[in-house]
Amino acid sequence: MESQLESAMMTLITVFHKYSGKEGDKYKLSKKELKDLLQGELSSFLEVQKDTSAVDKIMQDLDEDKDGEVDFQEYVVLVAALTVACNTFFWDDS
Ligand SMILES: [Ca+2]
Ligand SMILES: [Ca+2]
Repeated sequence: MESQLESAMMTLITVFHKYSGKEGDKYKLSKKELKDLLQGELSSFLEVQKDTSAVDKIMQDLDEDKDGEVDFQEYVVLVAALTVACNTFFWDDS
């Protein structure tokens, strides 16, 4: 049986591909796919407004290699950053 962390990692991968495969490059998130992912999976963490400026900003921050799409590595950076922020939020009460 998978451990909790292993199944969390599988979920990360599955979620990425669920959105990245919708259009264009199957292994990258276009801006539209990124927006769908943020709205579909991270809506309680991120306030992604109807206008695309928030998504534009996130896209720019994430897109390390400046190819206009978010690949798996760039997506993991986002998830890791959010996880750190979340951990700080819930546990850092010092
Ligand atoms: Ca794609
Ligand atoms: Ca990129």
